[in-house]
Amino acid sequence: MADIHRTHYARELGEHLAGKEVRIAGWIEDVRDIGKLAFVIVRDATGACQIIVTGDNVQKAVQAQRQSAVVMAGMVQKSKAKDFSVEVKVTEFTILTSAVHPLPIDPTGRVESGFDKRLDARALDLRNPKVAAIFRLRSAGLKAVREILFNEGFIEVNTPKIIGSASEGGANLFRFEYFKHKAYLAQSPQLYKEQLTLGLDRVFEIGPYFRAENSHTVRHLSEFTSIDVEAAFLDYEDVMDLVEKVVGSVVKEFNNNCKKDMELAGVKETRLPKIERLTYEQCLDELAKHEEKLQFGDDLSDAALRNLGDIHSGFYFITDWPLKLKPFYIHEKDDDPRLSKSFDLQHGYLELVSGGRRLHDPAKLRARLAEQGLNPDGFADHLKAFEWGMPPHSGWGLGFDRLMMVLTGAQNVREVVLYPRDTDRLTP
Ligand code: AMO
Repeated sequence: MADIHRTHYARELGEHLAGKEVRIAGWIEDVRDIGKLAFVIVRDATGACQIIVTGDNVQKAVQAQRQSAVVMAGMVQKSKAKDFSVEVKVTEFTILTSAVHPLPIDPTGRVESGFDKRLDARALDLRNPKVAAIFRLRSAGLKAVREILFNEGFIEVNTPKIIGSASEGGANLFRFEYFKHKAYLAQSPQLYKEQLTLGLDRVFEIGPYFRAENSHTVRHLSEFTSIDVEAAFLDYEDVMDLVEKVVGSVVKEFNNNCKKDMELAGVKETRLPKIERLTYEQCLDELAKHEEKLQFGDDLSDAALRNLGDIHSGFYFITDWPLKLKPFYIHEKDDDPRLSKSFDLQHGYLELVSGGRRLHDPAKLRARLAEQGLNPDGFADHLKAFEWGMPPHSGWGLGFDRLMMVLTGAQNVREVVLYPRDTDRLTP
């Protein structure tokens, strides 16, 4: 059995290693047979390197299927190739696992494959450096989010995804049998995160949430990743500041530490100036100037948001929505109870975040549930916690897939999700 360990990744090879023995492991991308020797391009997660095989290994390399997993050992030498400063002249060349021929997609990206075919072979799609770069950026983004939230005094929590009653009301819940009960997949950690402010003060959760939305768009998924925060003794303006810090920290991480992946993924640097805050009523005025007449209380339709997106192409907040358009847990404005202490963060037409100040008075919360046609009995466990000294609190939920879509310039949210789930896709 061959030793499966490597001493170096492709990216680490350089002239400083000339004359040294190295072990390389990865996948065969190309083989060029020139008789007594063959040039093999081997790719690993960090990049590609050129290998020279001689003797018996030439036939082995020439017969090998592209994308087979290999390990090899040999000496580093200077190269005349235009793409490589060094190459490895190998004495050991072992094919560990052969790939099939033909492969369902070409992971080098030279032959373009349809998006559905790529998703059907997602694991192989990730051998395409451009695709892998998107998911490294996604990971770097989550790291930056965690760091800034820890710095702001939040702790990370995990709340149940199997729940016994609808957390936010509404019809878009997945329902299933749970032993002798009916259960649902969580749409949001809303009720839990609010309750947790009572004992943990500032919490965040990064997790998958589920919406049975029969939407066929480039921005809706049945399972999406949300970053949820909730903080005691903060008002909605405070948590809008926090949204800016969180988005800013992801942008900064990309610009400062992810240059190579941005280049591979074809992502342009984003600048993040102070994010403009427009009230809902200011939006109505702007829309009226663009021939879109909406009455106070009307929701902003897709068409209206697209118009607003044309006026404000980057990030902007829409604040102070009519109370009746917002969920039962949102707090009214003190000076105008028709309005709410709420906000959405938009990027063009796309909603990325919604949040606000929450009601903390149990009597008010019970009344709002009834007003919205929800049965307070179904929320008994939640309401109980409000009797235990619930602090005033605020928070938000940020659709991380959508943020990644915006920051990478992807046209479809599925590009930035490994195994997307939607009305038509349940596999792989
Ligand atoms: P909301 O329902 O607006 O708010 O969701 C918050 C954010 O989650 C993202 N999102 C989605 N992303 C992809 N596919 C979907 N089907 C989908 N649905 C939502 C969006 C959206 O802005 N409990 C509140 C948040 C809060 O007030 O804290 C909530 O869930 O980016």
